[in-house]
Amino acid sequence: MLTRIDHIGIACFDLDKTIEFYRETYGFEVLHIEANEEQGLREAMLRINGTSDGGMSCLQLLESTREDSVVGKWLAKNGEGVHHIAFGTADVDGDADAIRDKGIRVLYDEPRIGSMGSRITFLHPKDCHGVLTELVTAAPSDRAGH
Ligand code: CMX
Ligand code: CO
Repeated sequence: MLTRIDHIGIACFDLDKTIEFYRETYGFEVLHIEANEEQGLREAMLRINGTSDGGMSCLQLLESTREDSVVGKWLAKNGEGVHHIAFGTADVDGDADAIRDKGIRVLYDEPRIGSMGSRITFLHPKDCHGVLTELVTAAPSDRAGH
């Protein structure tokens, strides 16, 4: 069951400058920065809601590290902006299967590794009224305690 908004993904040209904007403007704190080679991106998670029960809400800032990456191609076409929304669930596998059974395209056969060891999958935006939708299950020991 999808229970919350885990994060909003925002594509940007310059990760460091964009982090600085969110820090300066709103005071959002950087929780984590990492590169994801498979996705061809560098990303920062900014914590908005600081609960420590695994129910945190974040902004995920995404910078492309390869022109042909998903985010690189999206930025070339659209410029900076909101790229996807991610719903949190305790069971990404079960939810992805249930949603697939409704005829909605799930992009990965099995969830992949996302930021901070989470497991993620995506629903095709054309099957979700134009919204690229991510499902995410946080790593067990992860968000609690940070
Ligand atoms: N939101 C809404 N619509 C989108 C979109 C987005 N982020 N990305 C593409 N689309 C739309 C395009 O506008 C296009 O529509 P039209 O045909 O009407 O023009 C259509 O989908 C196809 O777009 P495309 O530019 O040809 O892009 P691709 O088909 O190559 O890729 C998708 C689209 C969804 C398969 C790809 O974005 C994908 O695999 N996403 C999942 C992985 C991902 O997003 N990784 C980065 C984030 C990682 C993370 O969150 O950790
Ligand atoms: Co995301």
